[in-house]
Amino acid sequence: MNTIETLLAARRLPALLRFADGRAVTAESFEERRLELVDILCREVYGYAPPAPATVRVTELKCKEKDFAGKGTLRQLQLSFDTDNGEFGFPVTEVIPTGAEKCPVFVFINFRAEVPDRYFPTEEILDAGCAVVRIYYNDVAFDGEDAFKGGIAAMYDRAKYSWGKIRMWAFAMSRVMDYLQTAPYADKSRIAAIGHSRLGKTALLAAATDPRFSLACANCSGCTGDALSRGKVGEHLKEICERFPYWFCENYFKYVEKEEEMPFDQHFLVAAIAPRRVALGAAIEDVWADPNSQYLSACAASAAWELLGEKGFVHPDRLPVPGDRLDAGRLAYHLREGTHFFSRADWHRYLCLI
Ligand code: GTR
Repeated sequence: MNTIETLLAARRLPALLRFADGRAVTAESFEERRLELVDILCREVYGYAPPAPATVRVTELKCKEKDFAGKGTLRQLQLSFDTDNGEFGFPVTEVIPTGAEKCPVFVFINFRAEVPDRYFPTEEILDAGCAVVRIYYNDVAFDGEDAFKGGIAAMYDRAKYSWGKIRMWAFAMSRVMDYLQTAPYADKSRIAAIGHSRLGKTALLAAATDPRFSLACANCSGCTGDALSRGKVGEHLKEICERFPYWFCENYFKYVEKEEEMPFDQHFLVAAIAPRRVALGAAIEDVWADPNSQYLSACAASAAWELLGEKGFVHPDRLPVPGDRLDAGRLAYHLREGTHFFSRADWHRYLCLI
């Protein structure tokens, strides 16, 4: 066995290309397996979301043309829709390159509402000819313990939908996608879900649950994002479930310190986006996320693309080193110098891949 095969064998992962009932997955039945992967992850980790609303209403709150040195239009929109308990809405900020007729769009969920922001190099994105619709995640569901009494959580009965906050944020990304179906400037074939860290986990889940996303960009998403949980260093289920129980459904807690019993691992989440594209970003000093476990997850997930006759993760037979930009297939990975951060270096990768 070569190096990566040996390292992967040591992780003892559940089989990606076998149905839960033991049948082998073929290219023809992959979509059925993909839906099963999404179902397993919703049941065991993130919880189920309510059905999509029939329509999303859009109200323009503010519009500033020729912003950012004239390079872009800045709009603030309120998106709203009917829920089980009445209307719910959240604001988004949209930035569109001046004169764009059809351009790729990032649906970007961020930690702060400011535009630009240290994680949101707005001008550089406009220079690359891309639009962004930015969601501020606390506008959807508060990232803290609130007994699911605020934001979108309050609009549905949690006994019925087991969703945790990550699933709620991903649901909001799909509502932006609903809106983008009607936006004249948006190239519907190039809409990416993007986020960093907990919001990188969210971007992966949004793309897995919504096939309208052509690409998921998950930056430093780590534990319960792109990184394999079995054999992981840094953060484990124990720490993440103790500190952030409201991110998940209750079922996830039963696997704390019992990762080997999970009928899934995080390569299922990555593979659930196939044959669409995935870009994973890691940083060498981000040991909490564990760049090697992020990489091995990509190595394991690649089989889904290969089954479909696509190039998946094209990588050398070794662990990653800083400076690696492995993007010859539909599943890309980069490892940069530095710490846990959504850096311009990361954005530049995703701008090349959208
Ligand atoms: C950490 C958490 C990580 C990651 C990170 C972040 O505290 O343990 O899984 O989500 O937060 O979102 O910045």
